[in-house]
Amino acid sequence: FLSAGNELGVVAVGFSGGQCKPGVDAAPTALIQAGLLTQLKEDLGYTLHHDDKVHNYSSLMPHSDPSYRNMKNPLAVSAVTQQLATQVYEHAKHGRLVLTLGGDHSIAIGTVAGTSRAIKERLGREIAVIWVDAHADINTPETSDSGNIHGMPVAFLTGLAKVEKNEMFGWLGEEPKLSLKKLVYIGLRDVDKGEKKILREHGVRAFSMHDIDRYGIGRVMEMALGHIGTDTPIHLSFDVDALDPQWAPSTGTPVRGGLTLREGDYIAECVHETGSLVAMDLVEVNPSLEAMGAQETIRAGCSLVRCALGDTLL
Ligand code: B3U
Ligand code: MN
Ligand code: MN
Repeated sequence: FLSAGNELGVVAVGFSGGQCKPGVDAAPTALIQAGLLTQLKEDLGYTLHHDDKVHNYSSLMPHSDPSYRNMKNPLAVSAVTQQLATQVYEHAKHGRLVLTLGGDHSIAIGTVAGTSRAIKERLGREIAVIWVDAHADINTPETSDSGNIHGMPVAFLTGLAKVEKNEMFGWLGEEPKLSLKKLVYIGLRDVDKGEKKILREHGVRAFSMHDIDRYGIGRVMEMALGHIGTDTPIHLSFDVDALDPQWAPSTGTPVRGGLTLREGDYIAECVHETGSLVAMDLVEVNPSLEAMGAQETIRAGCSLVRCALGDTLL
């Protein structure tokens, strides 16, 4: 009921302005060169809708973009995510499953906004988001130590971060794009003090690495999907740094003690099995970091996407 057959919209986003390390903008090209889109077409049978571009949104880049309320590159991130929201919306409104290849995680402001609007219009439903990440990315500009907007997307999407004029995320509007009740985290292990306070105060459902150690990934997925409920459209936002650096070393902020490759794939497989996946982001692959591990990281990223899109072991 959710997406029309095997139609897949693909958006390749070469954007790195949500954090300070160059190179994450090269990920879409690296993933595509590794054969990801060919595999989705030939092995999994998707019909691809892709403009064959890696967008860098250069025409949207402001001449001057000083920090504002502690946010770095606020005008650039706002403009890019606004445009990206439209791109994702255009795919999703036609009932396509939407795959976005990032880019840093700030781009999820655009992807989730785009899916949220399309699903509301098409099905009259609210989406749920499964955020797989070492980090909670729920800092507000005021709680953030780094000022990097890739640590803030969830705060903007849920209305915790105050928006202002159009160019300062005002385009998101007053109505939250995502309910804090329909958000589930998996893989957390590096959460800032201010973020912990936010998660606690709002009772956000979060499965940390501690929970995965205690219950195993099988029960964690049962509980995570149980919280969302059946028949709810799911947007999967997968930060490759959720994986242990052993499997995904080439990422901006690696944190030890993460998911194995199989646990990551299993999460993606379980989301696929729900039949409710409407969009997926794969973000924070940075091929220029830990050059020795770049191919490994790219391979892991391709695997996560294939699993979420229906590849099976048998
Ligand atoms: N919570 C920190 C660190 C961080 C968030 N997301 C990533 N790193 N990848 C921050 O900057 O907000
Ligand atoms: Mn992230
Ligand atoms: Mn992260």
